[in-house]
Amino acid sequence: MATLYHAPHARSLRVLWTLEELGAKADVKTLPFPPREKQPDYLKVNPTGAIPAMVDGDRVMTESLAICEYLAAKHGSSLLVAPGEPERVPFLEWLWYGESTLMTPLSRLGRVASLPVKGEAIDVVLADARESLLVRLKSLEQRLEGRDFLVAGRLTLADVSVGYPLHLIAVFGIDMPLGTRTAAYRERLRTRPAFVRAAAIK
Ligand SMILES: N[C@@H](CCC(=O)N[C@@H](CS)C(=O)NCC(=O)O)C(=O)O
Repeated sequence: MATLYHAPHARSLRVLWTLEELGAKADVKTLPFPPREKQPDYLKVNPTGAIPAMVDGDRVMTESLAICEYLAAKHGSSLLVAPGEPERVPFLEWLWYGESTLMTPLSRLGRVASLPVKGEAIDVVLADARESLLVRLKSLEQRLEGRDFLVAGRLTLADVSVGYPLHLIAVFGIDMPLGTRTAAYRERLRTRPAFVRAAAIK
């Protein structure tokens, strides 16, 4: 059985959610966050200290979406939109939108706000990250017009990818107005039994 290194609210939640949607199991090791400081022996598994990591036999993977893709492919799951399916290209776009486009300003907001410094320069960086995230969420709101899921009319890893930053905004009570379609979409994702089970894993 694969081992998944997890920390509460970290991107390992995407992997746990995927596992639950697949009906698959992993041996979950929950680490104190950030493990780089609180559990340095984890650096032997992932030298960057970032969560998640998954060890499956002699494979070590440290990118949440790569792990999700690997697991979905292993189980022949419809969470993937395969090459040749009509919505393959928007699938790839939205799969990456969740990490590259939404998580970049959201991570900046979280990290900069947690620095032990204050001042005008910090406020400028925070305001810029917030503005960037707001603009990027508008594209999501447009995409959701007439759609329950981002692509292919079904839950895919694109939703797992994008659903994670939307979940973080809720969990950390980040003051970030969501459009009505985005708010309903987030609710739809977060009330899925598989998501609820995954989020309950501590
Ligand atoms: N692109 C990576 C990012 C991993 C990442 O940055 N994880 C965060 C938690 S969500 C982390 O561990 N940060 C603490 C650190 O880097 O020490 C992924 O999707 O897995």
